[in-house]
This record gives sequence, C-alpha cells and structure tokens, in this order.
Amino acid sequence: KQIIFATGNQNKLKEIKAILPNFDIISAKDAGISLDIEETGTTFKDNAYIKAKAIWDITGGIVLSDDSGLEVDYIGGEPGIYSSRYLGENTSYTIKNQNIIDRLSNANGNERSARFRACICAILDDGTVIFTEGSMEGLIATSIKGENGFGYDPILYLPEYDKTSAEISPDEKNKISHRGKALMAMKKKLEGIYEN
Ligand code: ITT
Repeated sequence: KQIIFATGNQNKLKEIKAILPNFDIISAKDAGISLDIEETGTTFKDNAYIKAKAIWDITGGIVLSDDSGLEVDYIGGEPGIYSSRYLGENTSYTIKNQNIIDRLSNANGNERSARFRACICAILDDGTVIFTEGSMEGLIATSIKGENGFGYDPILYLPEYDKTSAEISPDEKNKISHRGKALMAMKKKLEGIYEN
C-alpha cells in the first residue's frame, strides 16, 4: 500500500524511508499536493494530527506525519514545537545551534539535559487515527560537532556514544532516535492492522 508522508522536510523523508524500507512511502509533494499547513497546535501530537489530517482530507488514503523538535530543559523546554521556526524559519542551523549553546553558557553537567521528541500520526483509509511517540535523550554539547543528520543533530551530545547525533552514522541514528522509535512502534501497529 502506498503511504503519503505529510512533510516538506526532505531529511525526515530520507530517514523514514530508511527506517521503513518495506513501505511504499512518497512525499505529499511527489504526490502532487502542495503543502502549506499552519501548525496551530500547542503539542507535537496536535501538530502531527493537523498535518496528517490536511493531507487525508485531500486524498483519503493512508497518511503519515511527523511533528518533532528539540526540548532543552535549562531554557524551559525551548525550542520544542517551535524548533523549525526558532529564530525564524530561514535562519541557518549554524546560528540556531550556536544560539542554544550560548544560552547554556552557565549550565553544567546534567543541567544541560535535552532530548529530541517525535510524534508520528497515521490516518488510515477508513479514517482511523493512530499516534506513536519516541524520544532520544542527551546533553547540549559545548560546541557544534558533526556533519551527518540535520537540524539540531550537531548539538545533541549522546553520552553513551561520546558523540553528537550528527557524528553517529545515519543507520545508528535511526536505530536509537526519537523518529526511529516512534516509527518502529507505528510499523508494529500498521502491520497488526493490515495483516489481519
Ligand atoms: P514538516 O512540518 O514539513 O514535517 P518541519 O521541519 O517544519 O517539517 P517540524 O515542525 O516537526 O517539521 O519541526 C521539526 C524540527 O525539529 C526540525 O526542523 C528540526 O529543527 C528539529 N528536529 C526534529 N527532528 C530532528 C532530528 O532528528 N535531528 C535534528 N533536528 C531535528
């Protein structure tokens, strides 16, 4: 079955295709749907639903969406659901990442705790709505490091690896990431539904 993934973010699309190789996933854009959905919710879950529903209202077929972000405890959970809009949608991640590091200049040790969160929403052809979630814990690094991944990956330091999320390989990231966990949980639910 073909699944439309309601995203404009090519990095998410790439990760999702790698995590779910047996699913036929195409982006909304490749399905010829132009995406300009306002994310008016106050939680990852709200916004994941808003994105999936906007596409489902057009296609009525299976839709997946991802709403995700970085939560930094020292600054009250910012940027959170505003991660992509933080400091303005068109600001580079070099600037966004350095800004977060600067805001944590007085934070030490576990005060630097942070995590990526992802909420995945699926709306099935019969209108059933399913949510799964995942998170990946780390610490905000003291400098920007690594070339892999995207977004805030270069500043989420993973103590178990002694590397940032942008220094581990894409395969490693997908095994342990917020998105990887949420998608594996979604995969189980979808297989349960479509194979019975
Ligand atoms: P769509 O809404 O079109 O899917 P978006 O990038 O605007 O794309 P979100 O509103 O969910 O999506 O914002 C997610 C942001 O959180 C993303 O742009 C990154 O800044 C950050 N983020 C999420 N997952 C990440 C990851 O795996 N690595 C690094 N940063 C991530």
